[in-house]
Amino acid sequence: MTHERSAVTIIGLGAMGRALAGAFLAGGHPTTVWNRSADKADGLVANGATRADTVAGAVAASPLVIVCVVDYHAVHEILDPAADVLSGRAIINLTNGTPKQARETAAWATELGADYIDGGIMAIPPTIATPEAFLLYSGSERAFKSHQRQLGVLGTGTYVGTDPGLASLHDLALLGGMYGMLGGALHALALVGSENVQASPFNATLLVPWLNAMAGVVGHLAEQIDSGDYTTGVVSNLGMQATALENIVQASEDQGVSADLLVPLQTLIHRRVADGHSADDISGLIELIRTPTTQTRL
Ligand code: FVH
Repeated sequence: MTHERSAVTIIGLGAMGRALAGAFLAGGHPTTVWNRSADKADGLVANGATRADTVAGAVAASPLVIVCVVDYHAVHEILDPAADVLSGRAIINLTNGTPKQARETAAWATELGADYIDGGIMAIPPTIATPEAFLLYSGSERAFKSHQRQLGVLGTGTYVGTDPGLASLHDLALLGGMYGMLGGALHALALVGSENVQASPFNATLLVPWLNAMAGVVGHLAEQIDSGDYTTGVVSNLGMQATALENIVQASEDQGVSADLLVPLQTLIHRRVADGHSADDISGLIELIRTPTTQTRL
């Protein structure tokens, strides 16, 4: 007996959209694709996808419509003219954006009669459809449940709640953690590089093992944050860490390397120590992060 796979439409065929469409095709799902620059569909069409000539045609082709483009302005540029065909469709927007954008887009789509899910992709294009990939979803629970199996071809799906902004909140929190790590790693490579230490061997033998070991510390910090007690089981007190940060910043300057990525952290540590918390763990910085006194942004 053959089981028919349900149809899916992918709108947006950048690196990620092509990976998503490729995964559905490999999973045997009839896949319709649309992209502003139509030639990006050529490879997928050669592999069995159907190219839609219009956005409305793409939406009409499948009960499940996945949108994955550069930002929410593009989402609306694409979908607004097709507003009258969205009713009855499940729209899953995997475009990176803010919780506010997700909630506004959910309200707009729901008003038009669509089921809306917002999502975050915790993967890069080559890892889509591998065990490494996981995706976050929030919004219409009914739509998530009815398409959950089909979405499984992309990676492990985690539904984080009915509030459509929650997937984006989780996504951006995870990306923030990632960028903190990447920024720290780049600074480390620049610092050793100032004495001509090669990046790759330093990374493989020292940096990655060190970062893996330190990732284990986050669990302890999370427990302190949940309890609100930043004094339990402290093995590296903040006063000691303030000195270490001072040495990193000073050494960077001495070596002709920018310490710009680390100075904001050093500033928070100084404030916390000045507030009398030098014996606490670094987890206590969350009190300052939760109540920012200045907003610096581009
Ligand atoms: N690639 C990655 O590593 C990350 C992994 C996690 C999730 N992100 C998010 O996925 C969204 C798409 O990212 P992408 O990698 O596919 O991005 P690009 O390859 O740059 O493709 C951009 C697509 O957006 C289309 N587009 C841009 N502006 C417009 C517009 N005004 N109207 C219609 N479409 C537009 C673009 O079309 P074209 O230039 O080919 O015609 C591409 O389809 C993104 O939110 C990531 O944060 C990826």
